[in-house]
Formats: sequence, structure tokens, C-alpha cells
Amino acid sequence: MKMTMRWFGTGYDPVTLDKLRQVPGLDGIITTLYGVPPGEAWKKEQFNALKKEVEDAGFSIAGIESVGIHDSIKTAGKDRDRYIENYIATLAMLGEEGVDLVCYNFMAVFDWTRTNLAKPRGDGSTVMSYEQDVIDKIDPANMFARMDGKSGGYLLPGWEPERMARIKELFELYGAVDEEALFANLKYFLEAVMPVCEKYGIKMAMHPDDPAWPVFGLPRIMAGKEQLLRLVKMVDNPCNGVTVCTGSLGSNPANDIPDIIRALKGRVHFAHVRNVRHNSPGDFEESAHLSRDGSLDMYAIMKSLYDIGFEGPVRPDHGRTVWNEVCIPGYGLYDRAMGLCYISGLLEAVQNTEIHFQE
Ligand code: CS2
Ligand code: MN
Repeated sequence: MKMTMRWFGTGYDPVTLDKLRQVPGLDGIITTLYGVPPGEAWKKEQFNALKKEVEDAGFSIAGIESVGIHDSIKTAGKDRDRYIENYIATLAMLGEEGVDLVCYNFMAVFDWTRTNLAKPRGDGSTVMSYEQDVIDKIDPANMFARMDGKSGGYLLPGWEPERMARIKELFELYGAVDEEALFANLKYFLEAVMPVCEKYGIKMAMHPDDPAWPVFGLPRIMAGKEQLLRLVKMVDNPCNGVTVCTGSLGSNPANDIPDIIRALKGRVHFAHVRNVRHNSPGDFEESAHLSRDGSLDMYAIMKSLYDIGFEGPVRPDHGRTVWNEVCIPGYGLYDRAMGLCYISGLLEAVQNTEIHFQE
């Protein structure tokens, strides 16, 4: 496995590449081109400037997270073919430039949803958290107003203002799109992009939905084992695979992550390894990566990735905010660096145990 970290780019990420260089055992960078309007084809010159910056810092780009999917593709809009053409053009450009991994998601309206970006913990750190009760008090038809009346104009954290301005329109757009329709639109998209992926050896790695259940009545089609298996089977091409995000899948205690990993053997292209703590049904918070700080068995997760022969990029994912770091929530340097060292340690143990066992 290749240890990587996500970097949001100069001007966006307070964590610089210089700092990342000092994280022991970091093999590559996961990044994307920020500031490109969703749906547009990426320009080669812009991507090359990003690539050069990463390479000048002594790294290579281990994968792109993400190339976003335009709403028109997800909802089978009239102009979806044009957006798919743009996506294909981006993949071809990335392929020419040596990129072989693209992470994406197929969530309706929102990417991940949290109700608190900085929940204080007993040790003085903060974490992102989710409470279904808070969500249930918000009227999806009028997203800006919080129904308990405490505050008008309430916005959930992490929602992009540009999309919020269009929230009504987005809900209307997705109104007619149920689970089956979303699966059909995904299939249409994947079948269209597979040829360019095959040509350049690009692995498409679907990121699971977060949290792993429907939010605001919107369909969630990438929330568990059956759905992920359906994804890889419906377009049965090795380029069509999955990002195993243990925290996203792990938000639902019913998901057995090592079992999911084993079931997806050969189609796991990318791994986000992080822990999550279940408080009560529908209420969870993120935690340190360490097994005993959360609810997931991180050793079992690394062991299953090793057992299926996974050799692609792994990265720590959302961490706590510690030592008063000023950072993008979930993406501070300190806790993710600790997470990376911990994951590397687990992997070293898994590998060595295997070697001694064979001896
Ligand atoms: C998630 C997502 O892994 C993560 O950090 O919270 O934001 C993820 O990056 C995207 O859904 C991938 O497309
Ligand atoms: Mn993730």
C-alpha cells in the first residue's frame, strides 16, 4: 500500500507541502484542481502547474480527489451528454499526464453532512459530529430556516454558499430521482467513461455516501455492501471500483467494514482509513484514528486490505482538531499525521506477522 495525504492546494489549504514532507512514510499526495466550475473540462496548463508544485516539493500525485460529477449527470438532465464529454476530456488529459486514480461520489445535492464541525471533546480537541435529531428539525423545503425557531437562517456546516443559494432548485431537480433512477444514471455515466479509463489505465473509485443512510429524504445509493457490490457488478470492468472510506461506511454500525473490503476484492482502488465513534443510533462523531478511541477495529480493517492484496493509495481521513490548530475541519496536519503513523504501524505489523507466519 502507498501512504498518502490529501492536500487542498496553495491558497486553500493552511497545511503546506513543506509540512507534509516531514510526515514520516508519506509516499504521495491526493489533490484536485480547485476553482474549476463543476462540469467544466480541466485545462492541461492549470493541471500541470498543480502537478509541478507537488513534484517540486518532492512528491508525486497519487490520485485525484475528486473530479466532481455535474448535477445534470446525476439527474439525467437534457445536457448530460455534454457534461459527460467534458468529464471524458478531463480523464483523457489526466491520463496523458500519468494520473491513474480518480475518486468521485454520487451523492444527491450534498457531499458529506455534519451537524457540528467542532464538537468539543473532554481532552480539549474538537471533532466533526452528526446528530440525526438536529437534521430532523430542519425542513428540507426551507433549508435556511431552522424549525425549532431558535435561529432563522440556520445553515448546516460545510454547505457551500453557492449551492445553498440554489438549494430549492436542487431539491426540485432531484425530486424525481429515486434510488433506481440514480443507479441508472450512474450506470449511464460509467459506461460512457469506461473506454477512456481503459485506454489510460485510470481507476474510478466511488466514494461512499456520508452518513451512510438517506438524509432529507434524498436517495443514498452508496451506503453499504449490497449497493457497492451492485455498483461494481452493473459495470463489470476493473476500472470501475470503490474508495473504501471506513468512516463514511462506518457511520452506520450495521456496516461490517472488513467484510465489505473482502467482498470488494479486486475493486478497491483507494482507501480512506479513519475511525468514528457511535454515540447512539443516528448520532456519531469522528475520533482519533486509534481503534480504542472510536468504534471501529482499525487492525481488522488494515488486515483485510492486506489480505485482499490491495496495493493502491491509502490515506488518513478526517481527524480531530488538536493543539489549537487553525485548519480546514477534519483536515488539520497534526491529527492526520498521527493517523498516518498509526495506520503505517498497523500495516507494518500485519505484513510482518504474515512473513513470520509463512516462515
Ligand atoms: C469525504 C468527502 O473523504 C472525505 O473527506 O468527506 O468529502 C470526499 O472527499 C468526497 O465525497 C469524494 O468525492
Ligand atoms: Mn472519505
